[in-house]
Amino acid sequence: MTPSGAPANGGPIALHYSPGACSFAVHAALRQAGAPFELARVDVRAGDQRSDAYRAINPRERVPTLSIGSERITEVLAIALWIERAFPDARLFPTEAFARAHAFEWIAYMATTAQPLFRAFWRPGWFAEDASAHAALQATAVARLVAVLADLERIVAERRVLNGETLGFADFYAAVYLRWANTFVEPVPFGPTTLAYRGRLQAHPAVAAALDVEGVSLDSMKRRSDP
Ligand SMILES: N[C@@H](CCC(=O)N[C@@H](CS)C(=O)NCC(=O)O)C(=O)O
Repeated sequence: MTPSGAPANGGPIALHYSPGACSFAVHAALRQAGAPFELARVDVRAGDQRSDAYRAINPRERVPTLSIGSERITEVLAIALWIERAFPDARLFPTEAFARAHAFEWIAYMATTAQPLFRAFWRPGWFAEDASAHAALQATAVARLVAVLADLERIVAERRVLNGETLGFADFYAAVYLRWANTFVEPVPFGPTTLAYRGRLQAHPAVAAALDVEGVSLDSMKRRSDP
């Protein structure tokens, strides 16, 4: 291991990301870890994920991908586990067994429940080619996402953070969904606890730096570069 904790033979680290996408959690984690890394922009809004160049990196056409030398890791959770091992001082996850399990519980819940619901809302055609089914799919996705937000409000009220005692990877990942929630119903049904939690996330140094570099904020889906 190098003094920073990075594997000596790993090679340079590059995060393939899109502004404000789920790759944001990985971006904040790399900053929290003090990892030396480069950002490679793959703008999913512009369709860059479908380019031949990116398909050669990740044939699933998704971000994030983390390159470490010639090695590639995809899937937010798998990447987080690699960063944790490579940079153990970053404390991305709790060490206490139950707190750790609960942090992973929330990451899994967001990845397997919230993420596909946003996909159904934004791209119903992914789930049903029949366009006449899209409005119903979107309405169901919104109703279920409102329930996810209520669940988040409850759990943050109970525990203050998702990641044990201090903001960590599970919370960085929740930041992505809090941002996305700005799109699906007006006004966004955030409770007071969630709003305070979002404020703490925005003020976290690694989150704030990643938001700034990506040109996004947690209280809007707009990018700084948007007209
Ligand atoms: N299960 C994957 C989901 C990755 C994913 O869906 N990424 C989105 C951005 S948040 C993406 O790249 N979408 C582009 C597309 O589907 O065309 C993970 O957790 O990393």
